[in-house]
Amino acid sequence: MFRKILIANRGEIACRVIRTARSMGIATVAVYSDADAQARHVAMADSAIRIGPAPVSESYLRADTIIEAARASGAEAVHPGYGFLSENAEFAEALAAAGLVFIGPPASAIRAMGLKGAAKALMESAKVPVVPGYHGDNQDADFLLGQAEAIGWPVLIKAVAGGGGKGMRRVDKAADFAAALAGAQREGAGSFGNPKVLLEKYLVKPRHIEIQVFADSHGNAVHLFERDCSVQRRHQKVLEEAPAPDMPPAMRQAMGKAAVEAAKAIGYVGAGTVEFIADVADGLRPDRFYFMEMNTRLQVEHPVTEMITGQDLVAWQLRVAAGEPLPLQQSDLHIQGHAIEARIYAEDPAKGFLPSIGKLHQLRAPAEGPHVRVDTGVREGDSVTPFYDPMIAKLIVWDADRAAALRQLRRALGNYRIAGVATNIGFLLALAGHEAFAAADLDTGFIERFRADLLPDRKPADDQVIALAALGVVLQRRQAATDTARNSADRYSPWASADGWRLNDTGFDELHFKDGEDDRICRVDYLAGGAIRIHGQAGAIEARGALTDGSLDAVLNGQRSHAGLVRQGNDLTILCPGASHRLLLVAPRDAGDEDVGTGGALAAPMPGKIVQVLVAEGAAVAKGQALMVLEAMKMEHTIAAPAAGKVSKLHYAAGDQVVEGATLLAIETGE
Ligand code: MV4
Repeated sequence: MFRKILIANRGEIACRVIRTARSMGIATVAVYSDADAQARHVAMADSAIRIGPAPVSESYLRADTIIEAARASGAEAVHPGYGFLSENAEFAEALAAAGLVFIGPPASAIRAMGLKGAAKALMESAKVPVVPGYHGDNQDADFLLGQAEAIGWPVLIKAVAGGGGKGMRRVDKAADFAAALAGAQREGAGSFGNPKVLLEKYLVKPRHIEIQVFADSHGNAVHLFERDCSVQRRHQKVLEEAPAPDMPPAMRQAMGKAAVEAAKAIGYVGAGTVEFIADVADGLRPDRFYFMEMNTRLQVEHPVTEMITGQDLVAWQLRVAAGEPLPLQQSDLHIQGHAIEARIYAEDPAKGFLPSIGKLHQLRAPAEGPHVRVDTGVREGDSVTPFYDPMIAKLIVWDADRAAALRQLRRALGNYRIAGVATNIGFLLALAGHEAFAAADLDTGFIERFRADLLPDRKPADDQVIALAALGVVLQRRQAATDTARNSADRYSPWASADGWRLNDTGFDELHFKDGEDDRICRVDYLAGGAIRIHGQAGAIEARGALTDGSLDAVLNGQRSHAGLVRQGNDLTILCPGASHRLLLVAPRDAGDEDVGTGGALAAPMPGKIVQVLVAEGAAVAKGQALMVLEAMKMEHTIAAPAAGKVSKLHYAAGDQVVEGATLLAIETGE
């Protein structure tokens, strides 16, 4: 076995590989870009080497720099993770030339699967089922039209070098064929430098089912069953599960056998995934699956396979790369229970799933155990940057059957608490709670079909949420007042009280929140024993509780309630199970906050990057004067002074990324 390996990747997969290597007594070397110097994978590894600036083209894609780092570190092998250089045949060859082992398949196997048409021809001769169609060399438009007529409409035109749905055109009738062909060829040439296309019968109701395969360098090959990844959004997987719901055993056996044949046909070694498309117009049937492509790497969703087989696929990769035989034979492998993976992303479903850049001010994951696994590359306080994939974590759940696993998924998603960036957790909860998903009515059109159910309108904060926010603000003020009193001579001074106190009387206050466009102004009464009464839209709520480390334990009208509470300036995030609310506290009477004062705080109207700061702290400014320039959605927005006054605080500098609603600066208007 290797003594030391280098991991040529970042994020959760680098952490994942390091975990197994460590358990096997193998030393690990991380690589990092300037944006990742403090990243979790760097902290986890035994040592780490800088490979360049933040952009991937100058760091994680630099084969030469990474090979040099591997040589300098004394590593014997390189694990590429997924993405980046993982399916780069030249990288695999360059490593071998440098005397290093590539923990992946032979370069020849990567190349064999690189072009769709050639891979399809290869699979056909290996007796692996392929979608009926034409994948020959003749690219003459009239000839192809004739082929399309023979296949029967609808037909799908695919660029042979395409991927991720690019260079694909569905054609329903002969009259549309020529224009669609030209479009697919243009896209193939433009995006992949190859105008060649193939034709396929268009499957109207497809499911994406893939088989995990493993081969060693001694001629052994096995499969580790299937994963169903039909729930996708624009060719990005959202939920993945194993085994595939309702898969007949005969179909599982046929697909597994076909996948192993595919691997053997190209002399495969290591972990691979053979992707099939299953035509489910008449349900899952053993004769209705077709080879799509083979991914010659470990995949993002490999944990669901690990959960149902009890195997560690990274350990298998390391053993195979070191020349050992496969740890198990086919007859030793069995499916136990059901696993589902949800990809948790920093993205905003309400804004077309735009990546949400910013700092993870709060990041609390559900507790891990036999039923819950979390693979992540970030910690609380880390940032989601625009340089890399905005995935926060993979949440993987397991239970004895699919219904139980789905309950685990809903519970675990509900226990996530993330503040600082928008996330897709609400969307994932809607998916996990959807009756069609529970009924496994799956195909690749699932998300589009149930779009209206999955992307509900933003829910306004109800009285409970406003009560939690008000309680949080009051508890924070008390904490600040206690801290002030502790540092002052007269610790019992009534002036240190944060409540709107009156002697021999309970005080009251008014809190003004902005919930999107809505103003929520509520009276707060201070009651005996630290409780408060909040006057909401539907009535009064009596609240008390404690705030510790961003966690609010509250009792609202006698009912216990838990929420996360994150405050950045006047920007409040209340994280309730399954839903999060952003509220802006408007001009509060708030002794604890230096950025409020008698003036106002200016919030970022949308997430973006500060490109210019036009004033200094302490500067006197006129009403309407430009203060900062924010670049967002490819446009520049000028932040102007709402009134004349003094800049009392600058919270950001040029180059900083800001989240929507972030307090950019504070102005004292000096009333
Ligand atoms: C298809 C298809 C229907 N019929 N091929 C999309 C990406 C590429 N890997 C294969 N894709 C498809 N090929 C035929 N003959 C429908 C898709 C497809 C799809 C496949 C898998 C997962 C999600 C998908 C979403 C849209 C279309």
